[in-house]
Amino acid sequence: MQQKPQEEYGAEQIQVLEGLEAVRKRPGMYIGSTGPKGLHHLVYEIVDNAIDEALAGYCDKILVDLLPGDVVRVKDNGRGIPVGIQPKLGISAVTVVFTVLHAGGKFGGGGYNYSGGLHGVGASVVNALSEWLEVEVCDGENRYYQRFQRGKEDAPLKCLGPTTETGTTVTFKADEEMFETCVYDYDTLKSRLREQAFLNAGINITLTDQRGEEPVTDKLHYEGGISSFVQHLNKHKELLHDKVIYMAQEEEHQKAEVALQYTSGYTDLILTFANNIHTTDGGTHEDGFKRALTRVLNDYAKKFNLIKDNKKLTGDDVREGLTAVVSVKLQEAQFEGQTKARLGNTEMRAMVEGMVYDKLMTYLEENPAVGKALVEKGLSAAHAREAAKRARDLTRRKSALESSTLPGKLADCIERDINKTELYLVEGDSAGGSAKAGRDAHTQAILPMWGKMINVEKARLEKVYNNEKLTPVVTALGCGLGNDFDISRLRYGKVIIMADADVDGSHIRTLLLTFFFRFMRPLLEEGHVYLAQPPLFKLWRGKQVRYAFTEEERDRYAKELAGPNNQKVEIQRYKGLGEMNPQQLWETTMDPATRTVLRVDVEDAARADELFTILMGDKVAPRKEFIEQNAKYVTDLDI
Ligand code: TTJ
Repeated sequence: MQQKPQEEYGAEQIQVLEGLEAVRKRPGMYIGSTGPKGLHHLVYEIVDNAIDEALAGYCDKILVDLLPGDVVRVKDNGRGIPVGIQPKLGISAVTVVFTVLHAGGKFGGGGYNYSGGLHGVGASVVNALSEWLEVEVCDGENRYYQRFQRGKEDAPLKCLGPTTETGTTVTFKADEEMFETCVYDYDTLKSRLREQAFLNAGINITLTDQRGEEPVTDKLHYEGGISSFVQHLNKHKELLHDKVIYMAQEEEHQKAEVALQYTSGYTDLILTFANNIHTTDGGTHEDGFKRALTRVLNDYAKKFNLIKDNKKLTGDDVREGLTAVVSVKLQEAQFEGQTKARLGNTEMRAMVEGMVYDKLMTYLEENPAVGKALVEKGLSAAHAREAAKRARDLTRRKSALESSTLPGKLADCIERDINKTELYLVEGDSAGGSAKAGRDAHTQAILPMWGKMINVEKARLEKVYNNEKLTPVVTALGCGLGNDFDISRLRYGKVIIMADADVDGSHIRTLLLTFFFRFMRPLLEEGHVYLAQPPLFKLWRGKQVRYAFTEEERDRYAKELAGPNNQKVEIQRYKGLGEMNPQQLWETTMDPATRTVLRVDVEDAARADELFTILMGDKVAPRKEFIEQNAKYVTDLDI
């Protein structure tokens, strides 16, 4: 390899290392967090490069393998990262990609132009945060190899000999010094890779878990693209029309695709993407879509006399039951907002709105049965909305939701700073009593919940307003619900659901989560909702007591307590929270210093929606099937 004069090479090399040192000093700045999310982000960063190569039309297979020892391998059959010397730095382009901050996959012109602006922090960040990383490049003539440790090369790129293969393989092990955990969750990876496979029709992604005795594999390949995505999201739902409606438009520097299908349900799910990045806060593409949808249905209804002249369908009306995926690609995408998850490019609003208006109008004119069904759905939502408004206006003055009187069952806490306060939603009056007696009354409030609650999936909003079981939750939290939800009025920083590990407990947990998901989604999005983790077993020998949260722990503690002379250890299986006295409940489940609580994360709204729908929806068959297949998970529901 060509050598540059010593001092010049040294200076640049030092700059490079300083760059990666910055990543190791403040990893959160580059990958969001050093928790599980940040860890999984490493995989996406690498895979995104291979997807870019596929989008450029040079690669049709991507393999992602989870190997023993927390190692990940990503392999594509593209052209291979260029191996030639970069004139500016005097080192191979491969080395540049892995050591220079912000060196994306763009080498001169001709490449794919729509790479992500938000993510795309690049392979160098992954390299900096990896204990080691190996890259192998085959360019159809030779095979090349280079290895790094914590971002620093072991040696320059080396030619290993001839090959006719082409492609890039990156293998890495995340640095345990940098991450809270280095264990990957297969389903998390699968869900994100599947999303990418939907967004990039035709791409082949194979995910394989080789960590266990038997390998587990999923082939993620959807010729139908975002139409398949919508089909997948609606898999367990009752449909209003059988075909997904798809439209696309391509202009010189931008393109837009929309797929949509209505269900007979009452909620909507609109997922939007810009350059394959999930824009969870929407933006111009979503605005354009919503505006067009409202205009189309109103104009269509008028044109065909399906609606009275003075009547208007609102945006909420026409979105009831809607499942839609909006995906746009554009150059220089602007991501705005605190989490950079909202698309800001104004030209996208006009493009999506224009396309959806024209193409959906044409579609409905050509498919009048579908047009009629959608207008009727919107009208029925409008009726419900008007009825709900009348009911609300009538009861407004004394409505529990509007009043400042807290529910009678609530044992409130003294502290008012929500950074310190917690609300426990406790299943059953007896456990509620123990929780009240055992709590730290300074920061912990208790609200006992009891009885069967209404099925939120089937209910419209106005029923929730009047539901006596949920009203106390709404009042205690203080922020209203639905469109009136205002998180700034939240009265507790943590909302902790404490229910038994049995079917009834699971039922209450699921219902509450569904309720939050439907009507107080920001509560989940901002991470305020938690699940308490009560112990499953109490073990004791004489005065020595241990609590076990899993069967594995039970067996381990039993051995430890039994000691070398194998004394008899008593084991009690807790059937419910009610079996614990206040002191025990405090020690095992409520003491912030020692307890574990699981944060409920609605990162993937689609997955949560699917689970809720299966568990609560109208269709009985998939629910039965799901519960049978997942019986052991349903009791410790975790979304
Ligand atoms: C760039 O333009 C010239 C030909 O090669 C293009 C390129 O960089 N292709 C490419 C990169 N294919 N695959 C990658 C890649 C794959 C993985 C798994 C990881 C990384 C960092 C890049």
